[in-house]
Amino acid sequence: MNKLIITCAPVGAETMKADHPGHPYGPEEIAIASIEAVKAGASIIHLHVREDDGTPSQSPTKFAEAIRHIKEEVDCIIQISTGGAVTATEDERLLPVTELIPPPEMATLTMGTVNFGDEVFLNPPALIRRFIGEFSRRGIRPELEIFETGHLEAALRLIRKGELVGPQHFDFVLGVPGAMAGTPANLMHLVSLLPEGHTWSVAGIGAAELTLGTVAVALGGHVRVGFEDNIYFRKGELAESNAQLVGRIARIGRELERPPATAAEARKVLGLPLRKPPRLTPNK
Ligand code: KMH
Ligand code: ZN
Repeated sequence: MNKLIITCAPVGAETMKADHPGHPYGPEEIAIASIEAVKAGASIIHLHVREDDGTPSQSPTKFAEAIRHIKEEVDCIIQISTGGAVTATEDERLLPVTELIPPPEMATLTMGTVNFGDEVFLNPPALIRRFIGEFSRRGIRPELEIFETGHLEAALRLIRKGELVGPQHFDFVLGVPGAMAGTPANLMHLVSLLPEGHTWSVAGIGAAELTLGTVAVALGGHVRVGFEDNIYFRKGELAESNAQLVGRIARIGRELERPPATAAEARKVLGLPLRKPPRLTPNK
């Protein structure tokens, strides 16, 4: 059975407590939201961190604190964000990759530059190649973030050239203002371009989260939900928690014979852990 890998993104870099009073900020709040999400059916936590006042952060200390709390309570795959906030520098974005010991099992890698609301999320080819190198030195599995068809073409090109090796895990992020819209037709187009042997999930932004998540369950893909992408349970009604969003897609999965994967099952599907042993000292 193709079990459903649910990723929860409990906190991104954009949404604030002013948007949702239950939005987590510091490492402890983020850990609590993550633990609840795993108990509701998530097997991957896509992790951003914040300072206690809500400022987006790439601080390895904050990441380490959140991860320690999470791992004390539940087993899940930690996927750290190398996207961070649009204001973060390339070096800041890499900090949780280069400084965390042991390195995280997974990290995101966005496959191209994209307009992001009124901002620009900058991912030039040199940054992508540098991040691939830093990941592979540490045995970190990338999740390839695809906001546009061109990003998928760029990833497939790197696979053809041997710069990305082996089966890859893609995340189609659809509905970011200024990028590809969150429609089933767009999702199906991207899936149709994907060669056999790779895995994929969808992160629908805002109202697209539920629709595209349901389409992905039906198509055999995987799903990401959480406050990074969407804070509403339905139109005009804030979600009670990240766990509530996870619980709903888990229910839909069960109805369609795609029960949620445990972390161990998700690792099998994704080919984790990679063979490279963790480094013992940070790479300065
Ligand atoms: N916050 C966005 C600018 C990722 O986590 O890798 C980028 C982002 C992608 O969230
Ligand atoms: Zn993110």
